[in-house]
Amino acid sequence: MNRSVSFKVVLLGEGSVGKTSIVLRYTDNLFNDKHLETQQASFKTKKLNLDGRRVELAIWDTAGQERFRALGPLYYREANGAILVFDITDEDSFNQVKSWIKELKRMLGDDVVLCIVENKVDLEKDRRVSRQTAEEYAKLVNAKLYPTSAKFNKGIEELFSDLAHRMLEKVGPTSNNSNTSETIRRTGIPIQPTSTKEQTNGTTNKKCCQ
Ligand SMILES: Nc1nc2c(ncn2[C@@H]2O[C@H](COP(=O)(O)OP(=O)(O)OP(=O)(O)O)[C@@H](O)[C@H]2O)c(=O)[nH]1
Ligand SMILES: [Mg+2]
Repeated sequence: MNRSVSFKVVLLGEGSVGKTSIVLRYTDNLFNDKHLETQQASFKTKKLNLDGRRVELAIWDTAGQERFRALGPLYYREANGAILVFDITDEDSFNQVKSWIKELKRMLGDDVVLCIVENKVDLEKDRRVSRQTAEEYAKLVNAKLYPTSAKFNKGIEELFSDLAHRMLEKVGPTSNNSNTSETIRRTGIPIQPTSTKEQTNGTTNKKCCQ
């Protein structure tokens, strides 16, 4: 029987781009029209079965407001995958993605699988960052671009599923002689979640240290 594999995924991006909405849509199929500013990073887990391989994702949602920016390394240091989110109606949020990518490349090299997400594609008429610009940039930095609408549940499943495949490809095949769980973790500062824990439809929500 194949081992199960655990990956850590982190969402980064400016405030209000839709990070929490993307995670909530994926894990609980929920959407909230209000912006409830994230104050404290937290993660949810999701179990997948990819081509017979059991995969568990720990998905970290971080706070996007500028005052939390310096805490980024706490969350991305051990990540296997990073989701950099911008809002297609907000050019500044695209510049923030570029800044995060620079930092991730500097701190982690090519070890992390990079996803750039252009969220809110339902607001196409207000688009300020062209698809072509985003695609060219993604190619340049060896990332992949994913258009999403958390509001209308577009591209969300595809984003996480493709990311999980890419992370699996990166770690390569592992031996088949055990059914024990294997956690793929980079070395770095371990994250110590506090005791806050909430169980929702097979997904777990834990808060951390922001
Ligand atoms: N039209 C549209 N609105 C969205 C979409 N995704 C999120 N929103 C809205 O955008 C606002 C911000 O969403 P959040 O998910 O709270 O943003 P965030 O990136 O987590 O923000 P911080 O926690 O402050 O970093 C909310 O009002 C959401 O309803 C989308 O795909 N389309
Ligand atoms: Mg949030």
